[in-house]
Amino acid sequence: MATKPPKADPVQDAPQVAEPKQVAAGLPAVGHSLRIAHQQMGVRRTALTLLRVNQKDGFDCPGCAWPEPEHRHTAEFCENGAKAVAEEATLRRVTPEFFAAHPVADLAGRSGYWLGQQGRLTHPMYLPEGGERYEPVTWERAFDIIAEETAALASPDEAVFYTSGRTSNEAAFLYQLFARELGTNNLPDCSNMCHESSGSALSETIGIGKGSVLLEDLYQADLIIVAGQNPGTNHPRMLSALEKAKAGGAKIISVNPLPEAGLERFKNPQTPKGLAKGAALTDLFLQIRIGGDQALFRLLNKLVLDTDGALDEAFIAEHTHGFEEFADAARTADWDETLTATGLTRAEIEETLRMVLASERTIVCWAMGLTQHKHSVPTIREVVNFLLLRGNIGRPGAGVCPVRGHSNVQGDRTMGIFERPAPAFLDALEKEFGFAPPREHGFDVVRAIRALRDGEAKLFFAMGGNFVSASPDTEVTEAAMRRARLTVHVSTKLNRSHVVTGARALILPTLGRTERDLQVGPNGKSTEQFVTVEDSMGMVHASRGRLAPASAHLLSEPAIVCRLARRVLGGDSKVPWEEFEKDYATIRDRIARVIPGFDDFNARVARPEGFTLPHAPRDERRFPTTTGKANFTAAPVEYPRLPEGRLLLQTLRSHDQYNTTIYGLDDRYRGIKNGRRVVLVNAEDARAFGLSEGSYVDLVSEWRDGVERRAPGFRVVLYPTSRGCAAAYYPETNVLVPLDATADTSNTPASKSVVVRLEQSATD
Ligand SMILES: Nc1nc2c(c(=O)[nH]1)N[C@H]1C(S)=C(S)[C@@H](COP(=O)(O)OP(=O)(O)OC[C@H]3O[C@@H](n4cnc5c(=O)[nH]c(N)nc54)[C@H](O)[C@@H]3O)O[C@H]1N2
Ligand SMILES: Nc1nc2c(c(=O)[nH]1)N[C@H]1C(S)=C(S)[C@@H](COP(=O)(O)OP(=O)(O)OC[C@H]3O[C@@H](n4cnc5c(=O)[nH]c(N)nc54)[C@H](O)[C@@H]3O)O[C@H]1N2
Ligand SMILES: [Mo]
Repeated sequence: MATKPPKADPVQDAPQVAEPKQVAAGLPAVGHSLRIAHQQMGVRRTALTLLRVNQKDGFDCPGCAWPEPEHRHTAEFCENGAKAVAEEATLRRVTPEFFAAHPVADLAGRSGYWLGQQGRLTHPMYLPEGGERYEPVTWERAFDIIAEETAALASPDEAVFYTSGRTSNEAAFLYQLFARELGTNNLPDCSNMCHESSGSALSETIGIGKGSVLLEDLYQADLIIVAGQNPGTNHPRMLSALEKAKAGGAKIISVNPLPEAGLERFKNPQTPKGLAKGAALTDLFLQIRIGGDQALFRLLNKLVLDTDGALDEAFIAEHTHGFEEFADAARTADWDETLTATGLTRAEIEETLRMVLASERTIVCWAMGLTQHKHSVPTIREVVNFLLLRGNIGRPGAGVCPVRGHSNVQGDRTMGIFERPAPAFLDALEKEFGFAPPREHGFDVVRAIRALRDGEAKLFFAMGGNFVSASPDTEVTEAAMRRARLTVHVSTKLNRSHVVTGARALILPTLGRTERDLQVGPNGKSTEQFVTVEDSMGMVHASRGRLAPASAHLLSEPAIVCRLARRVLGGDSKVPWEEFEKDYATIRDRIARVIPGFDDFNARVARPEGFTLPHAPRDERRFPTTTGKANFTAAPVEYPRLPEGRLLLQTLRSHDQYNTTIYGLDDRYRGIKNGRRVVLVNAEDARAFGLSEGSYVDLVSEWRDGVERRAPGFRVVLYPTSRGCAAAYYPETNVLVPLDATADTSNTPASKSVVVRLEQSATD
């Protein structure tokens, strides 16, 4: 079948720049995604595969965690969902011959883009100590190696079990069960780098770390504030929901240092109207300074407090705690300080207030622009204060909407992937399985890196993801990983984490979402299995792969955990691993008994629409916090203060990437082509620094440890971002994010507020 061979590693990318686009999606977007899909999988497979995305008998899109609408279009996928599917369903293969031809040292010199472009992993591979190349290995031998290294640990807490957010509920439940039966809570996950700040802030204030709105609420809202999120690229299907909300009369405010295409104008490829003309989605664009959101919401809260009749006093009296203390703090909010922190004008904030007061039903949506700062947790708490003041939680058309990233990141957490599990969850595990799970908290991502760096952790196991590239402080993280005794990755595609290894390393290739999962059942017959996922709004449904697996040697993630657990834990295990591997319904029966909200799991997930998990604040205005009420909180206002001649750099996603997976070198909506080493800078800042469009600079990050972190050779792009702010792509800039620069409470790397100076590149 005609697919294009992968491109040679671009020696140096050569960015070209045009005017940024205002309109997102629409016909060009669909055409673009089909082109990428055709290159990876040919025309016939493209059509067959894409028709199955997010359909009731198909698989859950491995793209983002945005929910499926009730009435699905034939093609309920978006441009970037199509790219994610093509990336997985590609016909290119990484075989043992590939590894024989490419020593690890050679692979370590390639870009992440090149590695990912090579195709799907086909065989379990082993890098022996001192070896130069990965060699094919049997599954049995691979599990033996892990068992040897586990047995050699002084304590189970010297092992780290990372999860990325694509892992199904079934695999995640088994994985945490294995880690805990082994004896550790070292279960860091991508969420630690992502929405952990949302989870921390929401658990404390409303009693559950998840969003409180359903799609239906968006359609009923009067006002939707989208802060720190770029849905046109990262959650394209959200734009259809915003369009529908707008048609129902909602107003939309976007709060962002960048004007992002989808929020400006949107052409829905799935409606004839959308094809004809783009609808302006945003009614008011607040071009905020990076990190200014807490100050903005604090002042809005003061202004609401000062307005007669603006509060929902009955709600505050009946359902909340801490109002007086919060109100005292909020009343001290200062106009001048807020204007400095936000870079907004008084008129813009007054207009925002008018819209806020005119709305009876308000929703705030957010993503990484709010979660990846030092003061992210108090920022999100201030958003909660804002909603509580007018009773905007726990009624239709209102609430908090943290928009999740990975397609099952929320489900993984529900299944117990968490380094700080609740005692009630551990009690339930103990009761169901009859072993005593460890009670001490484990390592999150940042602590796991420190433990590896300091020799306190020796075995690193990853269920998916690309830990080395996704983590902060690349040089520190890579050095830490190289100190491990053994690194193991369960993966679909080659990535940098496979080539920056411990003394020994294993790559365990696995099935993706799109692939059929057959297991030999107790009756000896091959039976098709399905898995389940939970989306960003707490809806659980089945996902069934349809394609033939990329290779006959792949095991599913649940099968890998079951075999690993049997080998490592041996006859002592209290868990029926063999039964679980043969029939995933038996896993779901146990989930139903351990995790609240999953009663009758197998029966309810058999319904095409799946089911919605309970959410006390949303469903009954009940707030399971320590006070039994929704908590107002009163933290001091913080915002980043920049030394002279420095910029605040945010590290974000281009339109052609999925986290560390790079699909291509264009960022179409921002007008950037053929290159990723670009830094977006406000024209006036550039002028002040003597830089012009097309200059080449090194980004040098400054942190209190005095270590100079440098990312060389970035082309300056003059771009309408807020003054004092800059933007460049992740993961190329992760080298600049200090390991210790994290959010208070959530410990999430502060990858959206890195203080940098720009130096003329030596090569310029
Ligand atoms: N195609 C595609 N889809 C994806 C992903 C992908 O890489 N590609 N990743 C998935 C994952 S894991 C996640 S977590 C989500 C990420 O989804 P997003 O959070 O939308 O991703 P980012 O590119 O990090 O964009 C952050 C946005 O916040 C803005 N921002 C930065 N700092 C601030 C600030 O201080 N205040 C405000 N108000 N705004 C700010 C930026 O300008 C940008 O618009 O997307 C998911 N979906
Ligand atoms: N500087 C900076 N750093 C960031 C961020 C940022 O905005 N700025 N964002 C953070 C965020 S929000 C996140 S979520 C993390 C992402 O961190 P990760 O989730 O660790 O990274 P990904 O790039 O999503 O992982 C991609 C790899 O997952 C594997 N994979 C894909 N599908 C499957 C599957 O079905 N099963 C298995 N087993 N493996 C699979 C493939 O081998 C692929 O190479 O990065 C974080 N890092
Ligand atoms: Mo994420």
